[in-house]
Amino acid sequence: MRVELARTIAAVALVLVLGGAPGCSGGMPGGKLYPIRGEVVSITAARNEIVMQHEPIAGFMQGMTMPFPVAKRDLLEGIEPGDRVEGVLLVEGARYALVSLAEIAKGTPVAAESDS
Ligand SMILES: [Cu+2]
Repeated sequence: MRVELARTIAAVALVLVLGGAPGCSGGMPGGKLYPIRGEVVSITAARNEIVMQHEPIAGFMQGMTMPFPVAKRDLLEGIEPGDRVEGVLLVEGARYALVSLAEIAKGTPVAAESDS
């Protein structure tokens, strides 16, 4: 009886942990979603990371340039430095990740024309 109950609790706990991982669709218990918009500075696909000069995020942080992990690599497809993008940032405690990202305007790559 005891063992059976412990197993059930362990299974439920596992589901909760997996359900809390970024990358799942929809709202997460305990997580907060913020709309985000900005310009792509650079992309490190190998680390699923994008550096963005983002506009102020109401109720979360001021505008700045900083790296963001993305929940899924697919989100970076077709996105290039210089593009204007908007998406959704999931924040859970000290962790955060972009769970949605879309290009809203093509940009000119910053590195291509440095001194003109
Ligand atoms: Cu920031």
